[in-house]
Amino acid sequence: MLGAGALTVAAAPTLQHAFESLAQKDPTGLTGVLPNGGGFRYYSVAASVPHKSAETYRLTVNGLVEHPSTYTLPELRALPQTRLVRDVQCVTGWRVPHTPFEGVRLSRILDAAGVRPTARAVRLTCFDGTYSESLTLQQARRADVLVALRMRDKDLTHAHGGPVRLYAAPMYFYKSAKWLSGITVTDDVQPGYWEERGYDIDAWVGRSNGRDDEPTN
Ligand SMILES: Nc1nc2c(c(=O)[nH]1)N[C@H]1C(S)=C(S)[C@@H](COP(=O)(O)O)O[C@H]1N2
Ligand SMILES: [Mo]
Repeated sequence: MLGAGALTVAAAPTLQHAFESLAQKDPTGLTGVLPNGGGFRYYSVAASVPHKSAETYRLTVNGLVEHPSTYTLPELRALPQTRLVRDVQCVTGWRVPHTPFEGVRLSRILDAAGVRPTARAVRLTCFDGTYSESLTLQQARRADVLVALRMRDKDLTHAHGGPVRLYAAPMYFYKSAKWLSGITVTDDVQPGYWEERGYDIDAWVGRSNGRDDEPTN
């Protein structure tokens, strides 16, 4: 859905022009501006992404852990949920203020898996088959890093990386891997998809955005 071709064919000429000039300025995998997206843009580096339902979705946790495990969506929903309201900031400049995300703290999933003492980092993989991300263990254990199930108080849509995506609130949005399917605990940081292409591995949004502090909720 929302392939570049489909969008340009369907769009009115003015929107088409706006989209094309935007796409030229933005090499980061932008393939469409979401209708009713509230300012969000749809990004996928993969041309097509399979849909996963509550029945077919799985999240695998493995690597340097005592208890490798697999979660279904109902199992993730049954864990304590944390809701955060922060500004979404893409590194290319667009921003969506005050966006609620809700899900399970990544730290909870890591604690349940039993991280081994030699571990230093986390690698995140996606069922689009292409994207990946990474966090240091210290970053991954922050209270404002979620395995997100909901956005804007609704279940995450496929376009936004549903049913499950990462939400790394204090970092640029490229850290928030969509269509999350794997969490591998590793002994060092393995740069993610965009990081192999020049993006910063530590993606803190600047202090001016007020996101450097740990949340209180
Ligand atoms: N799997 C996957 N996750 C991804 C991306 C992607 O291309 N594939 N793009 C990243 C970037 S650069 C941004 S800005 C956000 C966009 O999220 P959205 O499509 O929900 O607006 O997803 C991030 N996570
Ligand atoms: Mo982005």
